[in-house]
Amino acid sequence: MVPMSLVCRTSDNLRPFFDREASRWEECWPLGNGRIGMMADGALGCETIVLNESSMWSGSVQDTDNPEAAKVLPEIRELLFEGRNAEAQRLMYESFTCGGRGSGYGRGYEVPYGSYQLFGNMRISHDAVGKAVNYRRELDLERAVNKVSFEMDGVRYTRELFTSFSDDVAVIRLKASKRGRLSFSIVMDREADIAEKYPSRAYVDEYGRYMLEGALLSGTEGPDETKAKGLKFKGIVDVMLPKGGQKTSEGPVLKVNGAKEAVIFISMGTSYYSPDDWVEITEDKLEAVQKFSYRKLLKRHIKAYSEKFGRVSLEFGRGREHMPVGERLEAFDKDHSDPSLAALYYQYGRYLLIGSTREGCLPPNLQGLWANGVATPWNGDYHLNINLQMNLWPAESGNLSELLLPLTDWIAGQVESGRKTARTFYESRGWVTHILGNVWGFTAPGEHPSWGATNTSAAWLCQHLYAHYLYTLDRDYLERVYPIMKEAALFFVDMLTEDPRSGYLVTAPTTSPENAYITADGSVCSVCAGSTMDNQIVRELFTNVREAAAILGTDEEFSAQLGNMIGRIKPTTIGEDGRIMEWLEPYREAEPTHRHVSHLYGLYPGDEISPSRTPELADAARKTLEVRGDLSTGWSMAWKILFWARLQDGDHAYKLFCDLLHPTLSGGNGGGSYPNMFCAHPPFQIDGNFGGCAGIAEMLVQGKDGVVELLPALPSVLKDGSFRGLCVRGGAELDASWKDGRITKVRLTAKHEGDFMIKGITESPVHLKKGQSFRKRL
Ligand code: FUC
Repeated sequence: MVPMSLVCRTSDNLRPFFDREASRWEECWPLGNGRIGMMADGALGCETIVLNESSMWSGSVQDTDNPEAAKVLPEIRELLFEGRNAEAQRLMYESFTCGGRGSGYGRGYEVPYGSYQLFGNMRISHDAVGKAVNYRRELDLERAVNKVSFEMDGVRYTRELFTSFSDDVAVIRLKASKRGRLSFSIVMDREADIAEKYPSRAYVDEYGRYMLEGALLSGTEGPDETKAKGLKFKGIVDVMLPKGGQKTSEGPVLKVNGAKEAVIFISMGTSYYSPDDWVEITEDKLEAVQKFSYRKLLKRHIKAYSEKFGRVSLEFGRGREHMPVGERLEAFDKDHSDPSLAALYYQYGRYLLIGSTREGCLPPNLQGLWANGVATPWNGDYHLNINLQMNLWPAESGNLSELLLPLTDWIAGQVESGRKTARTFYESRGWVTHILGNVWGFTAPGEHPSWGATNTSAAWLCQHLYAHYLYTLDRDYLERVYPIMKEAALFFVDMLTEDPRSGYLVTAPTTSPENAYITADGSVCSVCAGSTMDNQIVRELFTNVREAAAILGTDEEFSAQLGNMIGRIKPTTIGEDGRIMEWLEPYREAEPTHRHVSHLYGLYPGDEISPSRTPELADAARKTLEVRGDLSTGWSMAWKILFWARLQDGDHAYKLFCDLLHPTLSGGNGGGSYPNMFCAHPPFQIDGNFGGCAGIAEMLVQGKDGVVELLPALPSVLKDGSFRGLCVRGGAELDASWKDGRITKVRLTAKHEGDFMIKGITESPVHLKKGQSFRKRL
């Protein structure tokens, strides 16, 4: 008989683990409640716990206008239309950039743009020393709890950590199996706040509570100023000793001696949301949790969290769930056969999304909300030419629709500044934003036009607003976001210019993110007119605004105007080489395997290219992908999973999934994954986690215009499986099981009254009332 300990329960797959301490941050398990986060290294001696709070942004609101830009705009356009692209680019480099210093070329913490950064580090030095056995450090995805356990010197130690979903405080419980054997000290610090000029303050107050407080740079401090003028922050730590022990302090060190159990609460706040009473709010949260026992607090947290996480389940049969995750990824890299790993990766993506954004707070940034330094790569900001959008890709299909609301608020928050940018840079109405986004309303072009000139980001963001409506059919929401969509369209009504050569309406100047082409005279150029991605995005935006206007019964004239303009935008075109053209003209790409595949926007996330509706374009998209190649940065490979899934080639989609899971620390040719399954651009960038997660859902369900397709791109290795709770446009939830690639059971539940069709399963539309289900066994 197999011993019980070797029998894997299903949920073992949702408890990935390490059997040792983390030797780097990317081996720690991330915890997050959508606003606060922590990552503990589980060290035996001095444990580091990196703390996060998602509004922890340096920088400040700034004037980014550049009045010169609008003056040279007509000349830039003229040069582009005369085919003098290199000259247009030169002029653009000189003058069509943001006022100020933009994102500081990634050193945003030095300028008003700012940088998302860590909240602080908690260091817990444990007195117990010796050899540890049976060490396990796991993440329970079903409960959002990180648990460390080991035995040392005849004592069993356990550490449980969670960021409470119900009570918004981080909680750490340390426990020893024997009385008096738990002794440790706590200190807190931040990475020396830029040149140690503006240090934070760490101290123990008169009530024995540990405090970490300070201010971040606004980016406007003069060279002699000693006070940082940006956002203020405060962390308050209280330690409870329910089973004896003493708590003392000496300077900025809090010491616990001779305890059996300690519960540490950490309340974190910044002045971002409520500048007047944020300290009170932070203190109140700490006070509020103290009335609960640890057990009760944990229970409240699990209930609040699992209501979201538990909406979807996914199984692909057994794999190597008994293996520590680092080894598991290495083994998978060799044989690509561990079906349950794809299910784990999918659920980990949903976990990370739930952990990094929540209603009333910010959307997930380039690192979700997890950052371990001040100089976060790319400022840990909201990059808008793929990255922020990709972060939200799993939300709707993954039954986490409300997680679109923080993004909605953030988008709404850009409109006012985006109007000013539209006016001053393009003399256009409406609103626009470019590639860079922060929490201070930065909407201007970036400091370098080769990447900073993309101006369809607002339009792309609006796709999420309309998609949220299509999934939820929430008319009030549509009414709320329609003006944002309409004004994004209005910008293009004014900004699109007729290219005198072809008669097409084009965006000019623009780029095809962030690729370059070679002109006839051999110059390498990024700046162009009417890139294919722009055409696809603008066409989609106009179409969505027209649909939304019709649903809301408004703006007939404007709608008609958009309708006329759509016909004058260049359609997606196949070049002589059989690929989708990336630019208006048949330029040669400077980097044929460039990570961005922007001209396939129409394949995903857009849907103007499809094997059934536009088979020729789908073929050309396939060729485009073949030339672009598979290996690339993390997010690029994740995007390609979705492309191949949309092309209904499940095996190629799975191949990209395997590439995405490649252990990046063992070398290779680009991105992959870290041992904690964080996606590696490299460095860590969370978009690939979300893109990969959405990609797995896209293999299983696709839907458009009321027709659902089940298993449209099922990889052959995932031939047996089941899921529950995936969502499709039109307001339906689906459950399905399959064996040997054939569906055995399906259930569709209507979230709204409507007609539903499942390709190959229902012969005609099935009318369902809200809450009603259609079921079939096959
Ligand atoms: C885009 C990408 C880069 C990187 C950055 C954060 O600009 O081109 O690869 O992911 O965002």
